Amino acid sequence: MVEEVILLGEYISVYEMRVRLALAEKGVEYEYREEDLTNKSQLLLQMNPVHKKIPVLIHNGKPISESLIILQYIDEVWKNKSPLLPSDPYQRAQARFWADFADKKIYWVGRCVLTTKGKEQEEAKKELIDILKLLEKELGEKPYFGGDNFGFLDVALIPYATWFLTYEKRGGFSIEEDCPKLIEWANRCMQRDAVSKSLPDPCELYGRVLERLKKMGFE
Ligand code: GS8
Repeated sequence: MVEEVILLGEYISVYEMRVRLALAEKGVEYEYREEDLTNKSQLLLQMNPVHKKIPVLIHNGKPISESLIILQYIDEVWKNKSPLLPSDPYQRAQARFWADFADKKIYWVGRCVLTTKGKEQEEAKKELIDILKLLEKELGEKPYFGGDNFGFLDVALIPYATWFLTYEKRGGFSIEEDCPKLIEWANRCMQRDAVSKSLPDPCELYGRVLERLKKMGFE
C-alpha cells in the first residue's frame, strides 16, 4: 500500500522541526504544508480540533498531534531504521522525562528572553541557562543523549539549538560560555545529514523571529 504522509507545520517551530527530523531519520517521504497560524487552514482545525496547533502528522488520513507523541508514533510505525527510543524501559522513561522537562520549561523562559528587557530579561536568561545546565548534566560525557546513538531525546532537543542564536542576540549573552558541552553536542548533531537537512539556518530563523516579534509589537 502506498503510504500518504502529510505534515502540517510552521518553519520556525521547534515542535514541528523535531517531527521533520524524525521523518528524515527514518527516511519517510511526506508532503509538507506550511500553516499560517494567524489564519489556520480548515484542514488543521479539522485534524487537531482539540488544540488547533501544529505540528500534526496525517498518516493515511489519520491525524496524530503533539510532537513528542508524534515522534513515538513514527518510531513505532517505521521500524525499518534503528529505533529512536531506547529498548530499556527505564531509559525510555528517562528520555521521555527530559523531553517533557525541556518542553515545559524552555518555551516560556525563551519567550521571556525575547520579549522582555531589564531585570525581567536578566532573570529569564539566568533561568534559561539553569535549564540548559540541567540538560548538559544529563548529557554527561556521552556523545549523544541517546548514548553512542543519536536517539529520541536528541531528536526532541536539537531543534532548540537552532533558537540559541536568537536568544543570544536578543539577550546579549553567550550560551556556550556556560554550557560548552551542550554546544559541542549541538555541533555534533548538526554534522548528521538528516539534522542539517531538516533544521533551519539559525541566522535565517533569527530574521524570521525578529519579523514575527515586530508584528506582535515587540521592538
Ligand atoms: C505544542 C505545539 C505548539 O505550541 C507539541 O506539539 O509538542 N505541545 C505541543 N504549536 C504552536 C506553534 S509553535 O509555538 C501552535 O500551533 N500555536 C498556535 C496557537 O496556539 O494557536
